[in-house]
Amino acid sequence: TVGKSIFCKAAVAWEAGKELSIEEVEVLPPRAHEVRIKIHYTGVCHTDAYTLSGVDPEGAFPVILGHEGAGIIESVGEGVTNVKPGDHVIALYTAECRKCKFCKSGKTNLCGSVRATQGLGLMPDGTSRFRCKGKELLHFMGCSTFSQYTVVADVSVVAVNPTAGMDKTCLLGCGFTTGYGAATITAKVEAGDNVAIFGAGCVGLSVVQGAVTNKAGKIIVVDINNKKKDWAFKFGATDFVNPLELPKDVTIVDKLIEMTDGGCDYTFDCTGNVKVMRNALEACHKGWGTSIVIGVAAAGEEISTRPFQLVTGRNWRGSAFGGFKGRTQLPGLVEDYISGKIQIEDMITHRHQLDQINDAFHDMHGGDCIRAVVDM
Ligand code: NAD
Ligand code: AHE
Ligand code: ZN
Repeated sequence: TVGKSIFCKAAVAWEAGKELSIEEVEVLPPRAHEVRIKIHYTGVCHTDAYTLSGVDPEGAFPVILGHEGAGIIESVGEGVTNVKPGDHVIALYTAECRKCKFCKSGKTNLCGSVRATQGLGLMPDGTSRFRCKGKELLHFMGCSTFSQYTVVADVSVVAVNPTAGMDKTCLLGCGFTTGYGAATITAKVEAGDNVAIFGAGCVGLSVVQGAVTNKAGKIIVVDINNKKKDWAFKFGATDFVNPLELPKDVTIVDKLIEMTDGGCDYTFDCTGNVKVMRNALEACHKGWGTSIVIGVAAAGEEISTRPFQLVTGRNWRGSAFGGFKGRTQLPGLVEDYISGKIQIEDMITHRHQLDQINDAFHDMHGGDCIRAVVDM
């Protein structure tokens, strides 16, 4: 199949707000500095549902969604040196070229090499590798893992230890890494720090794991779904608060400030709700507390607070892919999984075959799903 199109199944999002449809798609061969991957497993992240719903300003259709995938390299284009056919890989929605201003800054994991075309749903040369029913389909987040075969830029893929199960390593492509890195790399939580995590999905529970790894003091999980209480404690949270169950005259900000003798050292928004983001900032300790925005909010949504909150030393920051540099740091994270330092398997609550991928979206909205993994 080297140099030839592959015909396979993919879940196509023809338009916003509609279920995905399973179609036969044509996947063109990789061009220079591109690779074609046989995707074995993909997770379904809240962000896939967000873009499918139509509220993502970058959302464009028809598209093959999915950005949390693991698979095996089928073929590579000219000039590819970082991976070869047969390598077990994870697709990276945050590329790492090691040459751009961002990569060389030492200050961020964001990479400028392919981000502009990625946001348009195209490969770096401005074209698509997917065809279906005579139409061109767009790529998504540089990954499009809801296809049995996909093409990505060579800077958007990393080879990892092949002994790790791909049904687990796929979650290192987004959910786990995003939360774990937000605590350990972006915030750099220190021993004894009090932290609060708003939203106990895969991302929030992975922040909990990062906080435990760094020996945080209080690890307070805040969620409006009581079913998340046991999940929070399972991964090492010390407290759980449901804001809907507080007395009428006590806000979640009051409660957290009271629990932490003045406010948290770090808070994390893992909900995407801009009102929650404000509470997360205001629950930070005066003088130094830092709130990290991880959640993704719809087009038109804005955050606000009194500037006085910042004047008095609270910091508002954000984190993408947990601050992880994918090609440099994901192989180590896979080793951490193999050695038992991090727990991924426990977060897989639902499994489906590609034909039933829409069920994974229903699971997500059902309230007792942490992650659904799709066997491609
Ligand atoms: P999820 O839907 O599995 O979990 C969200 C959790 O938030 C749920 O447990 C829900 O009950 C809880 N929640 C909702 N409203 C709440 C409120 N008002 N107060 C407290 N808890 C509330 O989602 P996920 O897959 O874990 O993703 C979390 C967020 O992070 C999403 O917005 C997603 O788009 C975003 N995300 C960002 C990045 C990044 O790199 N920045 C990466 C992955 C996901
Ligand atoms: N397209 C949206 C932004 C979406 C967004 O913020 N994406 C996160 C990753 S979510 C993964 O589940 C991210 O890393 N953003 C950095 C980037 O470069 O996209 C919009 O609002 O336009
Ligand atoms: Zn994601």
